[in-house]
Amino acid sequence: MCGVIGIVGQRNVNQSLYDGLIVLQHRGQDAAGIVTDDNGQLSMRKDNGFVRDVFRAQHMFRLQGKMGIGHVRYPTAGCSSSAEAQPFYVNSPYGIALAHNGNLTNANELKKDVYRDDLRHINTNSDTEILLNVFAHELQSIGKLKLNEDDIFKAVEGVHRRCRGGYAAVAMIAGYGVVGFRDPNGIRPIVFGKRETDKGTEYIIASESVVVDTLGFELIRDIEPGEAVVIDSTGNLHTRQCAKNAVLTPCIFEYVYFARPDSIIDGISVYKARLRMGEFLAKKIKTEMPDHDIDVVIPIPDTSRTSALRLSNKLRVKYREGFVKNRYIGRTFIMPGQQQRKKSVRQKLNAIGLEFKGKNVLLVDDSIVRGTTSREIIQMARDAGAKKVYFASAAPPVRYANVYGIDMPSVKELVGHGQDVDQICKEIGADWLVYQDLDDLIAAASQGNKKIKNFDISVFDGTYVTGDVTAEYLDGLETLRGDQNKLKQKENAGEKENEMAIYNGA
Ligand code: PIN
Repeated sequence: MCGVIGIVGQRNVNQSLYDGLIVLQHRGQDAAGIVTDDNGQLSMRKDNGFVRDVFRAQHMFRLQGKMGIGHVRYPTAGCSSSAEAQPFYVNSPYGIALAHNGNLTNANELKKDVYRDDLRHINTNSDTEILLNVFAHELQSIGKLKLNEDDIFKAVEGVHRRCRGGYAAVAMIAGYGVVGFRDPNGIRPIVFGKRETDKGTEYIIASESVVVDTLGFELIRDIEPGEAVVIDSTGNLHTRQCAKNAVLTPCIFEYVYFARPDSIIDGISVYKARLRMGEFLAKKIKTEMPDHDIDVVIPIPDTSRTSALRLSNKLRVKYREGFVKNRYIGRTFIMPGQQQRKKSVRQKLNAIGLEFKGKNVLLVDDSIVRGTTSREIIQMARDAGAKKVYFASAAPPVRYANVYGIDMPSVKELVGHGQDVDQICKEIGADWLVYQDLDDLIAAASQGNKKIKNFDISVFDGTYVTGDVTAEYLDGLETLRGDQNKLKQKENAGEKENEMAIYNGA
């Protein structure tokens, strides 16, 4: 999962881009980058790390210009080095920088086509570089020195024709303007807004509406599936539908966990969707355990708080904060001669004993993915003296791979893969486990916008809305994710000596 931002302003936009990326930090903590344009002169800063660590004062001074784009990255399959931090840049035609959120499912074929047919070299494993080169080639084929918005819309049409998967992108064309576009299924979110200043109108494009709000812009609307938004450097806004048969099928996981609760995605308040998830879950608990003996409902911070609160209200059971999360959890340093220790759940979360002692507790989480955290938290509740530990997940069992840009472990690692609810319950060590029904999750989201008929629910039911995901593709992804996992384990075992860092107690 990643976050994107683009601004065309009337003053330097470096600070606003930085502030926007800080607001989007929850969408990716792996790498960050900004490119600005100062009358056709592009400046770029990108690296691995948190936004606050990637950008120092000297970088900010260099990032001059009244328009720019930015990105925060969550690593997706095959992508983790700093060379693959975004935005990406290509010098021909015009000088284009691009950043995106999502994943191209036909990246392998495209990479070959881009080389063989477009005579373009792709130098990384990132599908962003592919998307950028497809867009660049489509612009180049128009073959004009002086661009206008029609040319850009035509190029985006070409992108939609060639690319498959989920993508919400921002691009900047040197000296010309900023472009935002969204795949024909609108899987990944992206919105745009404007603000009036003494010098004129400024425009913003961002992954989530919370950025628009916090930066003092006014939300115009979501970019529609298949649509492109062009803002030229003089501040003119143009929009056009660039795909045939575009149908909105947004990713439901945004509402479950990824997006901030104060965002509105495709007309649905994430916060309200989570409240409704709690309501539906309470209904199911009442049906399945009419004589329940739950003494207290305890959320696992942070995301699940919203649904846990509504769930407890509906059940008429007390809501208590039983876990405290350490917001300042630091990096794990590799000490010479010492194995790298993974930060345990216990360092991140601590139980407030008195809320557990002698009680039957219902723990609520937004989802269960690997089940490893859930197992540890259940054990923590027992250690804190709970009599019985029940567990509720605001989402149905995660059983299948995500191919549209959510970083999920390999399918084999999903506790829900090939296991029924009783087996999962046993594996995580709960006394009882309840999952949200898929229909209820869909209802919780769609009640916010009745016009949305379908969501991307692939991680729950294994159907892929783009219709092009083959067993072969999924096998490849599984191998990649499995290999990445092996690599991570190796690193955790301290086998990568060159990654040794000096311990800094400060
Ligand atoms: C955590 C959100 N949420 C917690 C992410 C854990 C699955 N996990 C998905 C639960 S927070 S596990 O709100 O952002 O802090 O099933 O893989 O163990």
